[in-house]
Amino acid sequence: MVEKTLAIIKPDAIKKKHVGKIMQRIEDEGFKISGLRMLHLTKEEAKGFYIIHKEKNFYESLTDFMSSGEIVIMVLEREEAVSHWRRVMGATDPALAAPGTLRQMFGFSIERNAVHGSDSPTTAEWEINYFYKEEEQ
Ligand code: FUP
Repeated sequence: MVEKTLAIIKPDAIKKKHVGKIMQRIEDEGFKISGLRMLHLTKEEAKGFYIIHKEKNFYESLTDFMSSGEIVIMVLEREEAVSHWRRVMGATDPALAAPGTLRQMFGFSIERNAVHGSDSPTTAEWEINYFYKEEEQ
């Protein structure tokens, strides 16, 4: 089934100029980029996006990092978009990510791991709605 997922290129990957390579990979993997925007989250916006992690010990640091610079957000469309994008990203911790995955190639640490992807179709809908008004989708 064709579905959508939300992908983010995080501030570390933007600073290191990996945007072009990551977007090329997205197209090579057969995704249609159906939404694309660069933005700089406020701390409050980053906290809202990661609200599911509000009790975690990394919440403050993660939301500081995610509001530390510009990010690129994308809506990606493809068969099984959610699971496919997560396979392309690799494990959360770049040290454990499989060779050839984006986090293994471009990630620096479990926090500065270059890219984000929704973890389920339900989360994808919530995350897309977080950034896009209904009429923009
Ligand atoms: P993922 O779905 O792979 O992005 O991973 P999680 O939902 O477990 O974590 C969300 C984000 O929190 C990760 F991208 C990075 C950050 N994180 C940390 O900073 N420290 C941790 O120990 C775990 C996750």
